[in-house]
Amino acid sequence: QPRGSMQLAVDRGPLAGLDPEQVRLMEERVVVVDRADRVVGPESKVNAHLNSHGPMLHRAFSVFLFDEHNRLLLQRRAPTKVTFPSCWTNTCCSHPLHTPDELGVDDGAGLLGGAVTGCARAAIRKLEHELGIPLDTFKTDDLVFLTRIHYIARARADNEAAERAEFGEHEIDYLYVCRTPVAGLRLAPSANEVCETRFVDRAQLREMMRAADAGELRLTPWFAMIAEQFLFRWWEDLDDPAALLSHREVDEI
Ligand code: DMA
Ligand code: MN
Repeated sequence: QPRGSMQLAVDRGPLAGLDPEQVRLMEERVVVVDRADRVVGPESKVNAHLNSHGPMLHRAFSVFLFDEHNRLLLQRRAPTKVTFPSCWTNTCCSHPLHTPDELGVDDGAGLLGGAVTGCARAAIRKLEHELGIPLDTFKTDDLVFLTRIHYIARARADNEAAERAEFGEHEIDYLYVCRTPVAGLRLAPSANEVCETRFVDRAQLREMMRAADAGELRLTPWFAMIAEQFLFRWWEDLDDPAALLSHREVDEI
């Protein structure tokens, strides 16, 4: 194989011209699943997200972090992100990797065969990677799993740069809520991942949703969907752990 041939492939392929660090992260091995969330196997993040490949259904997580005043922490995705750059979204999203830890295979007696613990580990890893939240801030049990959603979003309409229209999302997304007092929260966002953060109350999020409908700002499609379908119902019950858990759906996707 000639030297530099890999570089040539990146120069000409769907990742051409994109941020080198985000291109590097496209080598991660995500977890491809079937519609019942049974593991099919590992796949590169880049292949899993190509619209020409489906995109392939894979496992993901979304974290909703609230402070003691019940304000939700939002992030705006950095312009360097391959999918949905510059969009406002929930606290943190990413994918569990195809490793024993993040598949949760050693936690098989746990919820959903350990997958709930595995995705929580991935969430703790990415809260640190994207937002600089120290790894010891949350234990896996501090992330309250509520439900899984299955959704597909082909990025064409949402991505500004024409070349990014090749990428989309097709995921079974594990949704978690967590809380922490704002004074003790250490935030140090990585500029490659996140360009802005903000805490919002319910009225402020409603206002952002209105602004998004009016084309004044952009929300990620999954956050807009979760906000419409789930978030405001959960928000009412944040102060009552039993009431919050009554929203948990283990068998439905
Ligand atoms: C993917 O998030 C996960 C969901 C729920 C859309 P992401 O694009 O932020 O992943 P990553 O940070 O790994 O690029
Ligand atoms: Mn994905």
